[in-house]
Amino acid sequence: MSEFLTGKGYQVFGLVRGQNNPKAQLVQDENPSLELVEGDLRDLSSLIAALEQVQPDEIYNLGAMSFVALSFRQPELTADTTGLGVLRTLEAVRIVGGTQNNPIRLYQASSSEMFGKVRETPQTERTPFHPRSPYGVAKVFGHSITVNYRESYSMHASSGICFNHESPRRGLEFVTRKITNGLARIKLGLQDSITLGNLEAARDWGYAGDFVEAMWLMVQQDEPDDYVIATGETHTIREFLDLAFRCAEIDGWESFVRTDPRFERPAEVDVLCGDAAKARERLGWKPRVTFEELVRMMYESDLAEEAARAELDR
Ligand code: G4F
Repeated sequence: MSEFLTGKGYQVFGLVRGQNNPKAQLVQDENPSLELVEGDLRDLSSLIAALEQVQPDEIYNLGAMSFVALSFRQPELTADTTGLGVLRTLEAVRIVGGTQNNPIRLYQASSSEMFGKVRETPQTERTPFHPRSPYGVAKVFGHSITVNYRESYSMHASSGICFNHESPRRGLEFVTRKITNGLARIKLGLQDSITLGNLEAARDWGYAGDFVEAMWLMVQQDEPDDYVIATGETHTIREFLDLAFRCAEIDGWESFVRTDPRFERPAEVDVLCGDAAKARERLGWKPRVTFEELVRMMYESDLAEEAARAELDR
């Protein structure tokens, strides 16, 4: 997001929590012009101070405890950060406000996890929510409170109901990167197998670089609103594995993949598939990177990274 905004000529500030956040340097290295500001989604006064210091025109709240599996083990922390963090951000905007002629605009990262046990396929902005994890429940709160503040205080607050969006920068704990990184290590002879949970789950996977453009477009509209951001294509984890192993020119992925119930969740979201017709019609947005290109991009990036690391270790 910050890279996209910097490319558009924005001065970008990133909120960083904790006294010595290990990710701060990593983010700074990726985008040297990014300016880091202290603040925490769990501390309203710190958000107010950050807004007073920066006086932003636009806020993109992509902050959350975003790993669904962990939300079952740390539900209260998830509710506090992923759910109440949105309320605190909205309150900070309401209090600091920007100027009357130039009010602060807000983007809230809502999630397709809100659909959970889906009531209809494909999912649209009108599909009822049925979250299946503490993370999904917290996101429903964040989404609903954003709508409520928009209606109550005429805030320019929009929500993007984003389906899974991936890239080489995805954390290693998420299934796509776990697969592409494990596969790269298998290819280089550094690892024998990949251990996963439920292989039957299906997701609508898009490229994060495409999705940030949709987030920005929402904020540029005269009227704030909610939009589903998705590719409209759904694939199982088995299909992801099949394609990734073909990219690596390794036959028979089944011999390299183990399953372990440790990676299964107490309640699963079986299949997600979004309909982004509203974003297409009103924002003129459509995804550019295909599923095949995404899988290849992630595998090739992991292969290059792991090969460079192995070279250094020699
Ligand atoms: O990659 P995942 O952990 O992503 P998940 O749960 O779909 O959530 C991601 O997308 C959401 C948008 O829909 C975001 F809101 C959220 O923050 C996050 O970015 O898991 C995808 C699927 C699940 O069904 C999971 O059970 O893969 C299945 N899976 C199977 N084996 C696994 C594994 N997931 C992980 N992380 N690790 C496994 O070993």
